[in-house]
Amino acid sequence: MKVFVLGGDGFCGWPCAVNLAHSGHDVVIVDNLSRRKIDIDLGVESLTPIATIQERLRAWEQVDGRAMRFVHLDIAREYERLLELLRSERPEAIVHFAEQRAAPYSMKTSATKRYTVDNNVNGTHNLLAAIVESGVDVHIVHLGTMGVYGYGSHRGATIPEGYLTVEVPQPDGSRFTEQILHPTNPGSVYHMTKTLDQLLFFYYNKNDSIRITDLHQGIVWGTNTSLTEKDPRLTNRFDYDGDYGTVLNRFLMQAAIGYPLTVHGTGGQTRAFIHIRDSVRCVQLALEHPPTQGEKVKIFNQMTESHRVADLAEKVAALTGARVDRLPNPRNEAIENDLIVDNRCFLELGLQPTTLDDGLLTEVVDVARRWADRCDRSKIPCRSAWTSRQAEAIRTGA
Ligand code: NAD
Ligand code: USQ
Repeated sequence: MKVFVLGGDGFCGWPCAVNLAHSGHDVVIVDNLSRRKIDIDLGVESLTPIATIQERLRAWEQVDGRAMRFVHLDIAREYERLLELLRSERPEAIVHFAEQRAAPYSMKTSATKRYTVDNNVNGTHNLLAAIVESGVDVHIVHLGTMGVYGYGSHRGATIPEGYLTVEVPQPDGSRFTEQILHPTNPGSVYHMTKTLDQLLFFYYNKNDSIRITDLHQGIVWGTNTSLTEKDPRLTNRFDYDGDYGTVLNRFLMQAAIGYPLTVHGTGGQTRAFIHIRDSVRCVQLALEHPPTQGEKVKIFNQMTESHRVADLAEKVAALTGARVDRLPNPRNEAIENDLIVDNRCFLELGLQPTTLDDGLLTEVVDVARRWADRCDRSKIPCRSAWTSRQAEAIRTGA
């Protein structure tokens, strides 16, 4: 099958692209390399040295023999080129990773807030409009986030896969039941763009019958897959800085270099997690099970387990001897939350979850130790504050 991987040079997109190529698909990576440019702007680099996209593609062809193509294109700004690409290539599926994905980056300044909204919402909308205009029959698999549901208290309720069945009272006292999109409760400008994506999908599916699978993914941890390990030029990126590094990979990397683990607040925040290998597998499963014509947007919760941040820190500390620091929380988020998630769609499709296993955690620590001298410790603290209240707390350490 011909598959476009939008954002295929990124952390989740690159291992996904090589996996699809390895499985025999004709893969075209579409990326504007904005993630690499943001690294330059922030003065930080992936902990692992990553090859240029051109070197990656050369290495991949040498290692696997199945070439991938690359198109340098900004889906948020180059509508006509995107349309022409769809018309000329007529892909059967599009995996859409191409968004600004860091919550702290999205909250840094008005400029990064505006960029995140412009990039993410326009990119997704351009894609949908171009599919309609080109008339191409294509299945979109989009990477959304568990964060669309929000991290307040769900009062012990299980978060369903996208849709909630509600009872609506009628004037005559009777009730009817209906399935609605689960109410959204974003925790950052970034997460808000994903809730807007969700509405765009709902509309274009209803109006134009576009076939869409929206994957509500949890926090991805780990770094390489068996395919990206095959050659150093295929190595995946490893973000550790205060804007792009995500919590578990940061803790593992901090443990590796002897930096106290940076728990925000009490660490009572509970989040959903998935290993990069499972993320790659889930995207493949979603591609292999497209919605039928006329089917509503399929929504899968792409996560395998939930953990409290404090518990993760303790686990990493027990494994490595690291010290745990409790820092003022730069985010405006609930101090504690519960999180029970229904993820049976992927389990029923055959996903065998990779859960937090000491061996896999140690593997990440080993990768981080290997590249420890590339770490700029001054980039570790999270300095992006959600509001002036959090900025003040960071400044005074209160
Ligand atoms: P990433 O920043 O590493 O990769 C995103 C890629 O998209 C980059 O290569 C970037 O250059 C490209 N891109 C961004 N805007 C573009 C545009 N307008 N046109 C073309 N290319 C563009 O992020 P990631 O961690 O790989 O995340 C990929 C997707 O998965 C994102 O949509 C993110 O929201 C979602 N996701 C990620 C995680 C995680 O923990 N990393 C968890 C849940 C969901
Ligand atoms: N946290 C710490 N210490 C740190 C870093 C983070 O305690 O050093 C805390 C944060 O305050 C937050 C939690 O850990 O409560 C998660 O933060 P994160 O940066 O790991 O994850 P998040 O900002 O939610 O974003 C990441 C990805 C995003 C994806 C999301 C999935 O960057 O693209 O959508 O995970 S989810 O969390 O399920 O919404």
